Amino acid sequence: MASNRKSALNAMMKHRKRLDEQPMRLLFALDPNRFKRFTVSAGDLLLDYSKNRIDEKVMDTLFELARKAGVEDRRKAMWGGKHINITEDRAVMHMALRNQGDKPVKIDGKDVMPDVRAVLAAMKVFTEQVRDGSIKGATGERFTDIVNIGIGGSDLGPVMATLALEPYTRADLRLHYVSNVDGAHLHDTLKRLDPKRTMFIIASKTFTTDETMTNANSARGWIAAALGDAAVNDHFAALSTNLAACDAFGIRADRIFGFWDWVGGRYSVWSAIGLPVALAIGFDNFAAFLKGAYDMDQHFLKNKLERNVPVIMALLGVWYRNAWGFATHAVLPYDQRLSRFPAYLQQQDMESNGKSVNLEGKPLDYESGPVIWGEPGTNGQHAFYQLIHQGTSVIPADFLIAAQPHEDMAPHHEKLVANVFAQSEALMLGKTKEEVVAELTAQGLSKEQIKALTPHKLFPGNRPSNTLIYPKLTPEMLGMLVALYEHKVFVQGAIWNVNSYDQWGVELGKQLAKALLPKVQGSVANEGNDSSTKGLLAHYRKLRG
Ligand code: G6Q
Repeated sequence: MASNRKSALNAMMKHRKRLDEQPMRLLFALDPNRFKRFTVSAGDLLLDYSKNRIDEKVMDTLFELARKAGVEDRRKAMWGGKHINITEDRAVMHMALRNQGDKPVKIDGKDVMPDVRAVLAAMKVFTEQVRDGSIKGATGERFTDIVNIGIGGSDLGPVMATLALEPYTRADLRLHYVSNVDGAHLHDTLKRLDPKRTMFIIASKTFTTDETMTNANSARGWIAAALGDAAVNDHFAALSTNLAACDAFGIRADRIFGFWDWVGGRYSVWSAIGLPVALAIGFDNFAAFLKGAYDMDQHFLKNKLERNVPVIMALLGVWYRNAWGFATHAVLPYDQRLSRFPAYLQQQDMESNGKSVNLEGKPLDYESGPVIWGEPGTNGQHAFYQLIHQGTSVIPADFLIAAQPHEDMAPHHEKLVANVFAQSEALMLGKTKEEVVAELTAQGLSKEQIKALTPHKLFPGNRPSNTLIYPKLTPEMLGMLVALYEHKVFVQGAIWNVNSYDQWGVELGKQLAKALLPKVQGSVANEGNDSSTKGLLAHYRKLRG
């Protein structure tokens, strides 16, 4: 860290020592206003961050760190269209994709809003025509199934949003997502589909990604085999920045939806990459999803750091990562429909801040992004929560819960809510020796039994969590939530002084397999690799006969 960052980090360490002596249980007992003091809202979304190892002095130090790290200037630079993605020399402007303002938004001197609006308008027309049946397959049948072929940023966002917004989808128009180059993924998806009623969307920013192009070619073969080559024209659409490659693949011009190099893959669900979501939930609902994100952008851009939800979440993450050394962070939505939200955030966060050099190319001498993981509650409670409560690692967690379900199915939702509140309370309070002994005594256990059992039934507590609570998981609210985490990642990247917008680790994967493929296929001699790789190749070839 630059020296001003360094001094802020040292200040954090001092607070850590102090807070070590003051568990949250005590902090809550001393301050009846703690909930009020440590909650903040963005529109209808409330963040309760009172169950963290913090007091006002800690928060002041963290806000000072954000200021010293230049978070506000960097925020301005991003929205000002500066090329903050320095290694790829690109602006980072996903906020333009959901912008609802009427002022020009310039990148390199050009207002990008007319192009953004033109693509959205084309997506709207296409979406409505597919949904009302006026766009048909080659044999004149309506489309009932749409298969999106894409991977990484061209898959995770749309999958996550389609699942999350299931109540807004139609039973007679089903969305499927194929990402893995493993033939099983495409095979098992197509198994139950009828080519006459199936449309493919090829989603790829570059239109060169091997997994996607392999799946796309196989899908094209499937359509051609069933309906003839000419049918490809009616059964394919593409989402890409590489319009020439879409054309070369054989996709007609009015079914190609473009976007731009200033949209990072993992930030592209708001662009043409969101087309499958729009098809699933209808364009108006997709527009509401964009509007929710825009509202969060306004909150992020306009609010001072102390009342800024993404900034606060980011700072708490930095606090745990750098002052306490906690290596992972769990995202635990109490919403079955957010089942892919943790996986989506895994890419958003880990691909963005999984970096070990700073913007100047120097190695970091502090930790950067944590491992992000999670599953919906209550399922996780019956699986890995054991470790969160009693394991040797401390895992800060975000709980997410809606007040209103979409279903009228009492008592399900009340039970869900009771569980999520109970978990964060239990993590914070823990269970003391006195409490365990009292509990076991009340159960009538002998002294010896109590002595033997007590250590196993102790809960250390003081385990931190945030709770995000909102009225209902509507398209707007989902947009807010996704944008909230995007900005959280941005703020952390600014504090850690890394480029959150490149992904050289992903590019490596794109190159490596290419070199090995001829050896796997047997067209090139098995030599030149390390002995393990050589041995595995030889064994594989033996198994394949
Ligand atoms: C995202 C990454 C990566 C990318 C995929 C797919 O930020 O760059 O996950 O989205 O590799 O790339 P294409 O969209 O170009 O096929």
